[in-house]
Amino acid sequence: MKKSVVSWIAAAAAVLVFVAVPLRPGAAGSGNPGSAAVSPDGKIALPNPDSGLRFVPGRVLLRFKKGIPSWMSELWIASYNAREIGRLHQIRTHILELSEGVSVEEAVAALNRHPEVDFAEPDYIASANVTPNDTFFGYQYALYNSGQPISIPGSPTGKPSADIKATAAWEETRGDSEVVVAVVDTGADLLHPDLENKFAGSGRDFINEDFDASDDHGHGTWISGIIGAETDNNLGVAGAAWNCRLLPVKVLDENAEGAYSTIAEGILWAVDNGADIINLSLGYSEDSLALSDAVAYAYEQGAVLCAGTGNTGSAVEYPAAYDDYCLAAAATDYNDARPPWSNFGPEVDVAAPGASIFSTFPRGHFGPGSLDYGFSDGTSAAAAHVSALAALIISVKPLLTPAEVMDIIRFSCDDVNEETDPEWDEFLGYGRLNMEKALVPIVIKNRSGE
Ligand SMILES: [Ca+2]
Ligand SMILES: [Ca+2]
Ligand SMILES: [Ca+2]
Ligand SMILES: [Ca+2]
Repeated sequence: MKKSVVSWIAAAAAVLVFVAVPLRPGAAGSGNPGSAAVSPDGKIALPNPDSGLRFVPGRVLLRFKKGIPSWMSELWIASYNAREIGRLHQIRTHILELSEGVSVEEAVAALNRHPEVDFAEPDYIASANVTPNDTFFGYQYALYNSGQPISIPGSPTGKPSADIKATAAWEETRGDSEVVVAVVDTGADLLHPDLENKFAGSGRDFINEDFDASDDHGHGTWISGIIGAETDNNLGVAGAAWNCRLLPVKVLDENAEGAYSTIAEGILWAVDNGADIINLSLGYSEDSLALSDAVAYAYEQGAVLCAGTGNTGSAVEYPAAYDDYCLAAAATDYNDARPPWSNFGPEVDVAAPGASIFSTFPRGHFGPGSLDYGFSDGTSAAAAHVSALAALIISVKPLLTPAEVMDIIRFSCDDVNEETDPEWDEFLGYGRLNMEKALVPIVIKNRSGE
């Protein structure tokens, strides 16, 4: 008896909620004047709990349940006083702009109560896995002094063999130019002398909506060089995936920031345009169904995704934390030690060098007459090394599935911290990348060594 009354009340409440959800500026405060503030333009502002999270103001990502006709979803979107400004077709996700005065938190809460809504979420803003890349930041002990050696010329060298064994691996393969690594980042300097011959096209720019993914920041150029700078050309640096090609996909702006919807768009575009590997040297603390669906789509289409764990010394960021779809790369330094800023947790798969990594920078980045190369730090670089190894593996074994490539990379690592953290651990995962072990055919012997 009691139970049926309760369920009836719940049903009635659901109906009421359904009726009450459409959000119009000023509507929500009417029954409870104490909870809303009137802004100078006379509109009633909805409560805006300061969560401290970064997301695009006035924007929401929304997906309806399967089978909802588009006329109905359009009607519902309009009833929430929202406007569709874009759509991620592959994952049926609408990008909505809310009316002025409607808070993202309120809209997300209201939309998620709608029985036909699969999910609604804020459009979070991710940042590149970057620490300041000012030219001489690496020398500024006072600003960044974690205790590890600073990689300036003449500074103490690292531990011999604390590397990814690239030269040995290159004896096996230098990569196939048909294998394409999408660098979903700030773009790249398309005319950099050590990169210009390595691009599979001028890419796509989702920040300015054009087909010229030139870099306004520097991060993407730095990452591009680590993965695939032109090698053995008497110039600059070597790229770890020597002959493989690069596809620049610009989803981060001049501050190396980008909305999740833009990043999702870039990932979807990259895989639809032939990327075999997708490098994601970016992240943020917040989970997102749109972002996870975008990486799931890319994975299911056969791409290998490599992402940096983050540089805040805390939990693994997204998208690296999407265990089923992304290889999460933590950082090591040139003593095979973990820099304290390298994010950690159960999702970490592998580690790769990320501290004091020398690579290409946009021409003129450091001022007139300066080198077009420089040092920077971060799990961004770790992810780039992992992407390069994935590219070399696919070059020699193009029929492997992403899951198989990921396992080869995981299980060929060196457990460089085995004294303190034997076997897999949440700091370095299975250990520091070993390109030689991953690529050179293994001779399997029986227990008697025959
Ligand atoms: Ca552009
Ligand atoms: Ca070079
Ligand atoms: Ca993982
Ligand atoms: Ca270990």
